[in-house]
Amino acid sequence: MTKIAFITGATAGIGKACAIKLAKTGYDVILSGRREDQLNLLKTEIQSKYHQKVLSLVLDVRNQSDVNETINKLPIEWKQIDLLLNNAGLAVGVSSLQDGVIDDWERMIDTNIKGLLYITRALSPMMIKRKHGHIINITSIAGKEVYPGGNVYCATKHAVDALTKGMRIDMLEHNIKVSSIAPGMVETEFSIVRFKGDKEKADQVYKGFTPLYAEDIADAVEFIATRPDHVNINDMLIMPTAQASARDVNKK
Ligand code: NDP
Ligand code: 8X3
Repeated sequence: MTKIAFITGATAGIGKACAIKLAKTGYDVILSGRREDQLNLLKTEIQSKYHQKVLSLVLDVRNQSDVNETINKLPIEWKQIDLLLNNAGLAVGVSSLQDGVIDDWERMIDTNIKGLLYITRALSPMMIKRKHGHIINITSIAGKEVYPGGNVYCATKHAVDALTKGMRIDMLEHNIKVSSIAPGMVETEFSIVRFKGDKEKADQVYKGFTPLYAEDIADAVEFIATRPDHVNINDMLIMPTAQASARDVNKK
């Protein structure tokens, strides 16, 4: 039977690359995100190139009632989810804590922590019922280290790191695999979002070195998702060769 993957934040960057990779691997995919136009484009691409089934869901992970309603109302043929990729997330701003913008903090906390929790709370009982499933959380080097201006974003990713460990413990008796991937700098829309649309500032982040690309993380997702039943990758830290730690980049 064809496996089903549910991907949050599939409209861009890492989530989009993972959706394509998983479809190539033979998964039917549920794509979710807020931008309907991007979901539709990706749906058409996957259906035409990889001939997998696609369900697209316009969904803001911050809205708990929408998350519950959408997941409860999944068509029966989409309910047997094998893989949940908790990827939707963002950083907003680089202010020091004392100058922090409260709305930026709320967006990061509500998306990266609470959104991931809402989705996992709604979906995991369906996996538990089947005693089968795999949850992969996208954390970050920012979930292992803290850097200047990273305060709240790093805290949210540290929380996802802790939640992954908690999920692993809680899901153990139900035979559900739980993994996390912690990437270093990946060139996606991430910095455009962080700098609120300032493309010039965003481009500076990746200038002078070769960052990771979304496809590198998709390769890791495929690897983690295709291990034999008795193997669980708990955590994978992936850095660009030119980046040793959170802000230690060898720029030319
Ligand atoms: P992008 O900005 O390219 O993609 C982010 C995705 O998250 C988009 O699809 C966006 O969709 C979605 N998203 C954001 N907010 C919401 C929301 N409220 N509800 C639903 N979907 C949402 O960034 P990346 O691909 O780089 O980021 C993906 C994940 O990887 C994030 O969790 C990020 O923290 C993490 N990460 C990124 C790194 C990097 O350097 N790029 C490094 C380490 C980790 P839409 O706007 O359509 O809702
Ligand atoms: C994104 C990578 O280094 O900008 O999580 O925090 S970093």
